[in-house]
Amino acid sequence: MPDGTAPWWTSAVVYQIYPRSFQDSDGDGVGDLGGILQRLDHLTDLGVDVLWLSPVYPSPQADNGYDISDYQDIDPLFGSLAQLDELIEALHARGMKLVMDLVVNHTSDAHPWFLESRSSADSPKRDWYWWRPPRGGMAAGDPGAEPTNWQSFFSGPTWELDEASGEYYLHLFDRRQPDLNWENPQVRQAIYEMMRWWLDRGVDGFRMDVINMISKDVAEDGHLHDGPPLPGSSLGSGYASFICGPRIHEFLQEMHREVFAGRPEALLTVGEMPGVTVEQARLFTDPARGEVDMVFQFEHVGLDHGTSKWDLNPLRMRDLKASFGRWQAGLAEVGWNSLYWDNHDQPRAVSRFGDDSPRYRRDSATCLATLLHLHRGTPYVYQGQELGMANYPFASLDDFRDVESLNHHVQAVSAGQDPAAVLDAMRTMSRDNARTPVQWDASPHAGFTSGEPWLAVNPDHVEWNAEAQREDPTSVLAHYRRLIALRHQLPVVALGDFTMLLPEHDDVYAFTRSLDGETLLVVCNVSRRAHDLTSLLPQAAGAELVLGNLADGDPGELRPWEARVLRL
Ligand code: TEU
Repeated sequence: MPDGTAPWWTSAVVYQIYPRSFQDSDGDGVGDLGGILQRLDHLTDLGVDVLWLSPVYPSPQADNGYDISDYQDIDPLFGSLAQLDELIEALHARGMKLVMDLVVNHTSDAHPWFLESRSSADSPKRDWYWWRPPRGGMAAGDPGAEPTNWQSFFSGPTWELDEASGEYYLHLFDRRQPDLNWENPQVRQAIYEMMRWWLDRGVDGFRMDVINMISKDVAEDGHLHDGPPLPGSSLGSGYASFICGPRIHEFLQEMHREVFAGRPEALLTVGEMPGVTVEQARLFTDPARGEVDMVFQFEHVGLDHGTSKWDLNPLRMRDLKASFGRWQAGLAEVGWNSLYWDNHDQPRAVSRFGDDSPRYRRDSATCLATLLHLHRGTPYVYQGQELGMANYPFASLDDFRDVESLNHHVQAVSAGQDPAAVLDAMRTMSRDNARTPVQWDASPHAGFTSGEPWLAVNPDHVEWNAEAQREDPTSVLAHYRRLIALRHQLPVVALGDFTMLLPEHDDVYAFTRSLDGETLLVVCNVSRRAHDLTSLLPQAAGAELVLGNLADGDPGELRPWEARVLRL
């Protein structure tokens, strides 16, 4: 990708808003579009280029909007279509773009398509979803009678029995999120039409929810295959049947032709792809193939998982280096990476990979940010990450709201696990950690709402909030501002070649970026131990400091959680 021909998003930074937790404008305790419109200065001040908005469509909110009952409207909880138009206009006026969440692997069970599909086995929309009779010879509702043994992402089987017809429908996520049948061309056309409608309205692209799961491996006779059994469970893994299924590239190429091709606007498409490999990602993001611009891969946020996300191990630095290193190399010539630590599904990175003790919270938040933002790819900042927001001190089950956590608790406890241990795992890994309201100031509900917040504000907001950081040049916020500006200023940050250094070192993450004779050396000490930089990386001696996260110190020493970007 020679300089000058690179797409606009190679030097862009995206900011993700999870609307129910960003800013409330009407006092109902839930964030909304009115709130986002009030806070646009925060985005301008950060300098981000794109806003990715998690779902604001009409929804029963079983999965906080990832269960959509109408793709072409706004839920009154969040505002109105008129406000969405206003947001598009306001962002464009500020030189920013709006990327909407596209959730088309499944709908809500309250979507009119599903209501019609469910209404009878002869419905013209029956085939829009995955309906199957019980497993051969078994009666509907019998234990194990589900058509396949797949385990849902949100616990239990992926099949829900519909008593009326005696058939099951497929849901990879919650039972209130039935999977659409992409084998049916009518389904695909209805989705493409909806996408064109949003682009015509002025939105600048889509973040595509679990888009690598839309193609299921189905035999010609309609049979779906059991997967390998999961340890300690009567269920199996269906991954081989729906992660990057047989027609996934065909579907994405068709979508590209029908929706994006030939549009003059500068758009952005990013596919969320759990389980994607780097080889597949290269195909998905090869511009010549016309699929998507970049993908969210999950390898680095799975490195600390044990048998499941609820079984957490410490992250080993050499594993992270090996993983990021392979992704950087794998997409160096063809394709493009997206870069993230945090999003609405992950616990807060400063608590998980950093050190959220009072002494090191700021330093580790800025160190992790530097590490990520200096890689090659498009960085994503999740709301509150730029403030160093940390995990929530959950005390009891009542503190949780997330369907994944609550389903898991029910299943794990009924399977005989120790409730205290289950709660402990939820405390570290629950998605609710990411979903507490943004901390704007030190007032009782952190400036998020005048009412009762839907999920409690983290008590640490009295110290950790935007107002306290805005004018402070040493704040996490100020550091993010500098990182974002650096990507805009230096082509080497956007496009430079990546070379990993010290792959075996436990504490120091180091790499170079090079472009047209300019080389940056990035060194990050991801530990509480100081290290002698000059003996580790002699080339650092005398190099010019482009950006660092700590006050000036001995250039030969790398202090705990220190990050430096040096020009060689
Ligand atoms: O998430 C997809 C996904 O597989 C995981 O991130 C999942 O949410 C879970 O955290 C695994 O432990 C997407 C959305 O980002 C998520 O919010 C939705 O709940 C999910 O799809 C269903 O739409």
